[in-house]
Amino acid sequence: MKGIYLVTDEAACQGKSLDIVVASAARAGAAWVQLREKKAGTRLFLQKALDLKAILKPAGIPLIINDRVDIALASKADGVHLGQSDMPYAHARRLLGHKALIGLSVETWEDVEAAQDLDVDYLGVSPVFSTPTKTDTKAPWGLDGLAGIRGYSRHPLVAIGGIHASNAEAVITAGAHGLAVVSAICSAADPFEATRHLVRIFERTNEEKPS
Ligand code: TZP
Ligand code: MG
Repeated sequence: MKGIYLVTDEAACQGKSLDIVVASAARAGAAWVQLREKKAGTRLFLQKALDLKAILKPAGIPLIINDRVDIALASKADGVHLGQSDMPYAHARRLLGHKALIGLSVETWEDVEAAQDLDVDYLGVSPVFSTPTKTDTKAPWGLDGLAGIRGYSRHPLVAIGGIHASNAEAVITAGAHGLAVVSAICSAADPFEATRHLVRIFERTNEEKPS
């Protein structure tokens, strides 16, 4: 995973339609989208997944479902993002197959160590900074923590938590392959411009980085 990864939160969209926010981010160059629904019932969650699939598939942008392997299967989404208390990786992989994209949140160093035995497609480094969008988190990793994981882990790293245009460059430089954002896109007055700004920072920082 490389690039800007939009993680949805309907409340953070502040009245804007989720479909329009996602379509705008897709047009502006978001690399991946995760449907994250903490309140919707199963039927509504599935309908939202199907709606986003219809927007993202023509653009060739992977749709990842937060937490729910059943919704990923039913919507034929591209994969699932698992937290530490969700279905274990091995079960999710068995159900979804080898082509599915599976991400796993790491909140502690023990999580990072345990993940080395798993063929996950990326680790979600969570949270890098504390954020009002999700307050039930463990201690933030900070830039040093992210850099420490980059030096140790064999997986691509997606940083999440408090990432905005003002700190995106620092997060990439510390070791993130991808930047996952909720409010920086969902709560922006213009999600297209906000995404484009992050994409440009991402591209510029990677051009400048020694390989
Ligand atoms: N997981 C860890 S922090 C977070 C999630 C879903 C929320 C990130 O939201 P924001 O608005 O990008 O800080
Ligand atoms: Mg979860």
